Amino acid sequence: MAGGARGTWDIFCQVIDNYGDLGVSWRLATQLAGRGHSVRLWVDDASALAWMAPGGCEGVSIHAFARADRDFVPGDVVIEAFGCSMPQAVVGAIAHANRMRAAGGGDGIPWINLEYLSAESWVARSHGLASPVHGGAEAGIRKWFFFPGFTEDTGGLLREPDLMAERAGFDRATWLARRGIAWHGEPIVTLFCYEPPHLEELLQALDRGPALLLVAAGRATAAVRAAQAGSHRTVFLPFVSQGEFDRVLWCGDCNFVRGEDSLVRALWAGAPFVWQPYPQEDAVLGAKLAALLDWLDAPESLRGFHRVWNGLESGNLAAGLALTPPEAWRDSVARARTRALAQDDLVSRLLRFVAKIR
Ligand code: TRH
Repeated sequence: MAGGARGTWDIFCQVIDNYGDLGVSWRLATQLAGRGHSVRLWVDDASALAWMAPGGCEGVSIHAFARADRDFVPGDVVIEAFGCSMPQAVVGAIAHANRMRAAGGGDGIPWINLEYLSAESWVARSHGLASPVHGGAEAGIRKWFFFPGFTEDTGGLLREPDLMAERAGFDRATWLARRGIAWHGEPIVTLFCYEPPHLEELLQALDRGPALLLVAAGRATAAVRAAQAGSHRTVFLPFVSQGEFDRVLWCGDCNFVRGEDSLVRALWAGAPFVWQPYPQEDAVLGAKLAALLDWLDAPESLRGFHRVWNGLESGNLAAGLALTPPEAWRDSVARARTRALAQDDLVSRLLRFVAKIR
């Protein structure tokens, strides 16, 4: 695959828990396919794709991770998503292919370690570095770290080329009506979360004003049902495709999101959002959260809200803010979104990176 040419990409993904690993891998796969590449997605549990991507995608084929030991024939680029443990036969096949290519004076197969998204400053320092290779079976393999991120000196954020045009043409009244969700102009809050400690407080606040709460399927639905608080209008959504999930966020006046992929989608949606990072020990989670809030240039009320929502600080959630997000919240998200939109998306950067290292 010469620079800019189309090629065959192998993305390896293991589902740890939740949906982010597969969600990000799928978006990456489809966006590469959208640019004419052929993608093989090797995944150990593809079951969530039944609702996340019911129509599949032309140019992307799904393969059982466990079969890679038998079926893998090296393509042009390998993506090891989120430190999954690569099958030994794959490592051996790539090392062998690289030796053959080197003997013929050709380039090796680029092997990219795609990492988790963070706004922390070390990301820019680590992005693009060569990743250590440990002799033995890996001898002859060349690997690089690729870190998604929020600034020009990182791997960027996934964004489909036509996303913003679709967002601009979106009409939430029509979409809600089509889904059979009654809406009379009241503020809409969407909720995709783990088990936040102050959930009841949020639900009680929604009771005080007219509000429509759209709750994502899975853990968010279970958490709201367990809270048993609030009589406001709550709609429990089924699992929907990624495209529809985006549209849920496009409906929101305030979006509660979690993990990695929905954070980026909330940014593209453009309304104020509240983020719950994947649960980790407080210091790690706090650093991740603070870095994002710094990048957002978030006002103090939004920072405090996040700290309480994530259980990093005790105190009152000031949950009413979610119902009528202050102008300052809206401004900071709008400005951050404009900054992010001025940058190239992740796939453009990845293609440039691969062309450079070959
Ligand atoms: O599901 P998550 O909590 O995933 C997490 C994080 O990515 C975290 O960083 C990682 O360490 C952990 O998994 C293993 O949240 P996230 O990242 O927002 O991914 C959710 C995906 O599911 C996203 O692609 C959107 C998709 N989705 C739908 O398409 N339809 C739905 O109805 C729902 C609820 C989700």
